[in-house]
Amino acid sequence: MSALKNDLLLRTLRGEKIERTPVWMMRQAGRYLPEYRVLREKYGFFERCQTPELACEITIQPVDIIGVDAAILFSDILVVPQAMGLEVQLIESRGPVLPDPIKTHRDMQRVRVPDVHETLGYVFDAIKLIKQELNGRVPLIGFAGAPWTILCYMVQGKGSKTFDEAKAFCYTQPFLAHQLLQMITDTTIAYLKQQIKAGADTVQLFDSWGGLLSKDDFENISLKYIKQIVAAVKDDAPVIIFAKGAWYSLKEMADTGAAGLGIDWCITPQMARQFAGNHVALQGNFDPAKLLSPIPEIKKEVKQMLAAFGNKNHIANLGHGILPNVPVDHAKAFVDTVKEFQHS
Ligand code: 1CP
Repeated sequence: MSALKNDLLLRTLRGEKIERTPVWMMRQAGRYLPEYRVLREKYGFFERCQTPELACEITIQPVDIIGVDAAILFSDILVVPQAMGLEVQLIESRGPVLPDPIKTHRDMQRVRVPDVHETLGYVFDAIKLIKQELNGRVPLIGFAGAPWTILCYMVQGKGSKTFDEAKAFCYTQPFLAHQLLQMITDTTIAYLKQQIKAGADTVQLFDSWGGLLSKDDFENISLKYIKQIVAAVKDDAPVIIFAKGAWYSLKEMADTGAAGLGIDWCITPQMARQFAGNHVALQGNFDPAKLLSPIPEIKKEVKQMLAAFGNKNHIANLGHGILPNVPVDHAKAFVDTVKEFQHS
């Protein structure tokens, strides 16, 4: 494996001072790219995930087209519940659907902690191929959903604004909920360790629905398990935690030993730094909808964001995934502005 030619992201995660801020975008491999839509017409979602050549091509598209400083594996957080024994469908207009969600003790009997080689081997094959094709151009980010966010889908059975059924499951059947969270945690640890073994340079935990919980609930239902994952994985590769909306626990997240913390646009860089302390990289936090503004406006706001974070311990990113209706030249303007910016 060749050495990395661009290791800005990894050096930032180690706390080193670098020449310029690294940049990538959450959900950068996806629907806003015409090159992705061509493959989407031809192959089903999980076919794209499970075919290493397709996953590889989609992963590398934003590196070639947008010029980001890192690639993120093309896959989905819902391959984990699938590997644990649940059926997951991706319905193009509706998003993910799990037709037989977990509601009772009986349903739990369908859930297992799988052998990740048997169930998710295609992901490790894709990572090996991507590393070969990237040939050291940029680092590769592996990922998984945080246990709470995975539980949300396993229990609710579909996307939701509130995940009220998932919450009710935790509040009314806490014993079952914690049993399920622990099974997801054990699977995720084995999964991420193998992603790193296959070549992932760093891994991100997506807790997209962390911020739906109160601080106490976040720490008991989500962070408790994130902590176990970070402890098990961080000596193999740096870990980034992105718990959207859970700004109130940034300090506790920094205390896990994570190398980076994702933040959304609802907290200022200054406040996030105050909460998180100085020993962790912050990642974010451009409002994804602002990529729909005129390009000069995007450039202005990106510069403001970079100045606010300062020239150390920052990874430029969006505060959540890129929207499918963002014009490609707007995404490129975001990335180019970061790459051209000189800190005064
Ligand atoms: O074919 C398509 O375009 C379907 C859309 C799509 C895509 C492109 C889905 C369905 N998943 C993906 C890929 C994906 N998902 C990646 C690829 C790498 C990248 O470019 O970043 C990643 C990292 C994810 C992670 C993911 N999936 C999250 C966490 C991040 C986030 O955005 O909050 C979540 C919550 C999911 C579930 C999911 N999968 C797909 C959709 C539409 C959703 C969200 C459903 C909902 O609204 O609840």
